[in-house]
Amino acid sequence: MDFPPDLISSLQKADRIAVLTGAGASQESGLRTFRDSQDGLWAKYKPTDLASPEAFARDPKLVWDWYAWRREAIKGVRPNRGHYALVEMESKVADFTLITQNVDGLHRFAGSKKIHELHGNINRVRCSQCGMFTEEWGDDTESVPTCGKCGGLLRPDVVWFGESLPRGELEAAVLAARNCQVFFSIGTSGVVQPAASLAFAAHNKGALVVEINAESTPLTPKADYFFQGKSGEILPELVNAVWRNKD
Ligand code: BV8
Ligand code: ZN
Repeated sequence: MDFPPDLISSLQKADRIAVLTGAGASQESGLRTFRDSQDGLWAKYKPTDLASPEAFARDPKLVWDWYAWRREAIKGVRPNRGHYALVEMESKVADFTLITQNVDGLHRFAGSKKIHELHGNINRVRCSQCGMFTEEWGDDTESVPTCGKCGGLLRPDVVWFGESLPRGELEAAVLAARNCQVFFSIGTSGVVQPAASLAFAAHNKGALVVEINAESTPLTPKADYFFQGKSGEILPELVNAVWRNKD
């Protein structure tokens, strides 16, 4: 793939880069994206109907089982070439910040260091009452496990629709978006707020916006560069073109 020379030179000169990833960045690892239709047991549910406090209050077992199923699915997948390309980019850029909407933990698994998980992490479990985190919750599949401290129902440590994002993570992400020279938006449909506003914040502060996505999104008209395709293919080629032959 050929990249515009002015993009290559801007990236070589940049020392402050921020990257936002969405479910598309994990798609080539074999994880379905948030808007993909679900299959099998979960085909009749829309993720946005299950990822909410109301759904958990209405049927905690259904929601707990959906996350247990997703945790199992994640156990079987590995980071893809796009995740590793971002690890390499981080090693070449003085001030690099990775902001992800994904809850699958694949960026950390690949070796990324400075990560802000805006929507939490599915592998972390906390008590819905007292907030205590727990690593162990037994394997009773008949009922939702309860907290050893207060008896409250356990829940995944992810941000549901209608819940606010972890303040520290969001503040750090906004700061990175406002201060970067280049902002990448990778594998996200740009629908979910407030994550989707970060690219516009970067653009409004004069950053170069580079979008890599399988389809155009509400951001595309504002992006300085839009590469349509798979992040697992485009990112390694871009990192190669910009940094591989430059130390
Ligand atoms: C908040 C964790 C307020 C859970 C997630 C009306 C009513 C209620 C709320 C709202 C409303 N209108 C707006 C809102 C706000 C709401 C929102 O944005 N709703 C949307 C649906 C309109 N946001 C919230 O509720 C947020 N909280 O606003 O709080 C508040 C304020 C103060 C006080 C109290 C409350 C919380 C949002 C977080 C929700 N949790 N995840 C879980 O995972 O189970 S969001 C979920 O969607 C995932 O994290 C996912 O990452 C995220 C976004 O989706 P994408 O990542 O973009 O994935 P998607 O499938 O959409 O797109 C993938 C893209 O990749 C596609 O474009 C595809 O073409 C592309 N692609 C595919 N393969 C590849 C590829 N690209 C490249 N390469 C490939 N190989
Ligand atoms: Zn508790």
